[in-house]
Amino acid sequence: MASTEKIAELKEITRQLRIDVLKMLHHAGSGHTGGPLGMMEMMVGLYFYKMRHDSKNPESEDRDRFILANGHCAPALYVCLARAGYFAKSELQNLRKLGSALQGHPKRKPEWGIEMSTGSLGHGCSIANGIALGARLDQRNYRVYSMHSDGEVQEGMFWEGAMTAGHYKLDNRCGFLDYNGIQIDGFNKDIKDVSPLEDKLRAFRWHVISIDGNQMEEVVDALDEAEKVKGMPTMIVARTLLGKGVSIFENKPKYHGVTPTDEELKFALKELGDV
Ligand SMILES: Cc1ncc(C[n+]2csc(CCOP(=O)(O)OP(=O)(O)O)c2C)c(N)n1
Repeated sequence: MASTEKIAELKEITRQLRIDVLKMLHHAGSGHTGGPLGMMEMMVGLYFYKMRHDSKNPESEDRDRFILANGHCAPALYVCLARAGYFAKSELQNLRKLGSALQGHPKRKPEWGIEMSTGSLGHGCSIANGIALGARLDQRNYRVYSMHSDGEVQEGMFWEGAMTAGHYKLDNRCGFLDYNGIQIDGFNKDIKDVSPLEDKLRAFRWHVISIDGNQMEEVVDALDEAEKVKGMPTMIVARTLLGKGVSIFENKPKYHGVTPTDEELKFALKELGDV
């Protein structure tokens, strides 16, 4: 269980990393803004509360692994890794530059904490399952975490992975599903409704926890609960707000895949208290 002080610290990291995401995206001039902002509590809960990892020993056999299945949200991963010391924060300025390790979608570089190349939606669940099965074969107790999105689960491949994790009772697997109701060009409910997500996952033999993914207390409690589950994988279905933290971006499909203008950045930084 996280102390009040720890929760306050995690919330402050979340605020600061939202600022980092906005600055790096504005500098790059292209990329995805809404998803990374919306999932920041979950990313911070993973990297600064729950996962066992060490930037000084990034390829330790016993590290917990993280797979960003919704790879377009890479900025959220990069700011966490920089903050955790995997690489210098100044590298964030190289987002999407030719030759940079920080591409618009993650390119595998384990020494920087980037476990897998992702971005083609639907593959992440199966990748995480494979690593989790590997842990079982090697008799290691690391856990494999993954981040998914409600646009991603429209891919059939996601459900093959979900079925596999349930079949093999992969209790070293825990995923978040960022359920912000928005995909590339609108609301899921108008394009292809994914509900009832919880029932579907339970039918695939997952332990399901529903939370408000923008409430740090709920994020850390869910991560604690998932660790205790035996005999089945856990999916934390997290209601979030796309663009969370910046009122002019929140719940607006337009901000799925655009970067802030100069004016918007100024407004956003003020709202996030970057003084
Ligand atoms: C297989 C595949 N098809 C299409 C895309 C293009 N694409 C990128 S993001 C996206 C929408 C994903 O929805 P979601 O992750 O829910 O969006 P967000 O919450 O970040 O706005 C799509 C279709 C892709 N990356 N992979």
